[in-house]
Amino acid sequence: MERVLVTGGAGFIGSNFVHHLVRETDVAVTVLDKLTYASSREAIDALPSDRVTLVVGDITDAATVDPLVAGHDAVVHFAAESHNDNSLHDPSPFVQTNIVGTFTLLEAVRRHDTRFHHVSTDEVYGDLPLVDPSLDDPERFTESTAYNPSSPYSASKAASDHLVRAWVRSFGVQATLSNCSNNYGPWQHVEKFIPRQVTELIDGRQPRLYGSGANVRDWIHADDHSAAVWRILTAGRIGETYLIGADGEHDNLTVVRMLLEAFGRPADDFVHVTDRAGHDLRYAIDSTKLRTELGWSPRYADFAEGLARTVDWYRANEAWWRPAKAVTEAAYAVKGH
Ligand code: NAD
Ligand code: TDX
Repeated sequence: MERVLVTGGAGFIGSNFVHHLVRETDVAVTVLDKLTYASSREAIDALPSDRVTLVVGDITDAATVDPLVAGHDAVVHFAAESHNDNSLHDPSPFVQTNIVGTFTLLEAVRRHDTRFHHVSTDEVYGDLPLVDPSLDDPERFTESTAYNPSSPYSASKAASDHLVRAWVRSFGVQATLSNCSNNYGPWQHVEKFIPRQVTELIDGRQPRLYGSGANVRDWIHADDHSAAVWRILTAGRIGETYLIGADGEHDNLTVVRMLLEAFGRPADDFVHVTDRAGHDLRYAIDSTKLRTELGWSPRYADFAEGLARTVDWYRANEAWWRPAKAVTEAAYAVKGH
């Protein structure tokens, strides 16, 4: 594999993956990214130009996609509309990018017989019931969990997964899929939970908790997600799905309290805001298949340490997130969040 096309490579996780490729491999990378509000060109700007080329374009545009796919050995597909709250406000770009965009890429890889890896989310499985955290073996998602998405975002990702599986079975497309849990780390947009609360605290404001804060997410550092995707691309079995997770389950209130402590603020110094419609209760990943079959394991096994490094990163990179902050909070205020 010499040339890899990364869609959405200017986004939070896609840019992390591009850094991973530059650091850990010899491949030449082309990023195809529309540079939406969620992108960060700065995240890949400093990478060597003989290793990384940025093409600004839309994955729903076959005239852009087809010749690019023809010139690469593999496509790793991160590009998406990624925020649940936005999908509840206006689902249209989610259907276009996540479904039509994936379809457009699949038709191109089918035509050119190109290896394809589809990056997806654990949200396609819907949610799990809240459980007592002291339970020994609570239910978790596995590769055979039934699809049951809740939001327009997760439904659009589920649809894209189904397209990939059908193109494998019906047309022999050489594809793998991965479904990962909630990522955190540098370069995540301030609309998302952890960066939003960290930047609120930097601004001396209060974290904003949806509902009671009992909802559980299974956190993984974006570096660990990137390493897993590369492992699946190079060693995974065609047609297979691999779940990616780092055993990082925490309820949202606990994460807010960890952040309050990091800023030396009282444990109850937060506000409850309007809950998300259809808010999924709990996500939890069983990543046994990825660990045993492909030998992957997370480097950031300690969430508290990864979170502390992420807080430091946002403190040091205010110039990057500041322009998006006011507009994001203004949009949240309209929705009552
Ligand atoms: P992000 O919103 O930070 O980045 C998405 C990128 O895709 C942006 O750079 C954007 O400009 C680009 N993009 C959007 N529409 C496009 C289009 N039509 N054509 C070309 N580029 C387009 O998203 P993220 O959080 O980095 O997520 C990346 C992928 O990982 C998504 O597929 C998402 O579903 C999946 N995922 C995310 C998480 C998470 O916790 N963030 C967890 C599991 C899976
Ligand atoms: O201000 C907030 N307060 C709050 O309590 C925000 C923005 C969120 N929340 C809650 C909602 C969720 O329970 O925090 C949790 C995490 O919220 P998000 O960061 O919006 O993530 P989530 O909806 O869980 O989805 C994320 O993980 C799976 C990504 O955005 C998706 O792209 C990915 O597929």
